[in-house]
Amino acid sequence: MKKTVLVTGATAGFGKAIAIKFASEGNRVIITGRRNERLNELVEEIQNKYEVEALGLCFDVRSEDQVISAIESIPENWKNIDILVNNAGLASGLDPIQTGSTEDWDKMIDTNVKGLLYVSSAIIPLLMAQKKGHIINIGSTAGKEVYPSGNVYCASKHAVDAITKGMRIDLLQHGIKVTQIAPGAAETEFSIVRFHGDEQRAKDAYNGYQPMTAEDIAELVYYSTTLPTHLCINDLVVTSLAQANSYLIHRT
Ligand code: NDP
Ligand code: 8X3
Repeated sequence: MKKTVLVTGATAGFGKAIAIKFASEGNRVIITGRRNERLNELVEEIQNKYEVEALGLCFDVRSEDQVISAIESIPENWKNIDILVNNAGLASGLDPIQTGSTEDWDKMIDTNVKGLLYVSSAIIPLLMAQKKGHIINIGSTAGKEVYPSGNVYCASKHAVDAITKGMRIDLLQHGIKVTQIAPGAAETEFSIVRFHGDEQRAKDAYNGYQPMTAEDIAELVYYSTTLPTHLCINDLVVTSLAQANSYLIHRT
């Protein structure tokens, strides 16, 4: 049966690929992000190419007020959301703790941790009312082991790991599946954002090995939603062949 899927951070990278994957399989999608022009373009692309409905919601996940009013603005006939993909997130900077910027730290914690919580808090009542649903949180290998200069980004993704486990426990009695997908390095706009727009440094992050793509992650997110009702992938850690864990990449 076709589903209604809400994907946060769908203006780029994983979120865009995830929205396209669900749409290409005939599902209708609600896509979110701060860049309205990109949202409008993707809504149009999805409607034209896959002939499914798409709804764009422009808001900053760091603002609880914006999250609440955006979710409230969803038309009634779209509120039967089946799947929430908490994907919006970022790294800002890659500095040792002693020289890190508190502005970068605020951005990461406010987006990756508090943003995920605000969106979840607004959507969980809709899932509970239906007595079913699936929340997929995009964690990271950075949420499994800390790497040099990863400090606060790693902490934010360790928080996603813990919140995912907590959600699964608390929502168990409500029939809601909770999955974490924890990818290693994938080439998206992630490193451009992490290095504050330094495109060369971002490109160098993927030198000497084949990183994953956004489409690889979209396939796995989609797969995790295709299992029989009685099955739930709790935690899926995935890396490219060249990556052993959060800090060891074999470069040639
Ligand atoms: P991109 O930079 O390509 O995409 C990030 C998305 O998040 C954009 O759509 C952006 O939209 C959205 N976003 C960021 N901040 C906010 C905000 N405050 N409010 C609303 N939306 C926001 O990165 P990726 O696709 O790579 O990253 C997606 C997720 O995957 C993140 O959580 C990241 O931590 C995680 N991840 C990435 C890995 C990688 O190697 N690429 C590996 C493991 C995990 P906009 O700017 O329009 O708001
Ligand atoms: C994003 C991948 O390796 O930069 O979570 O932490 S990494």
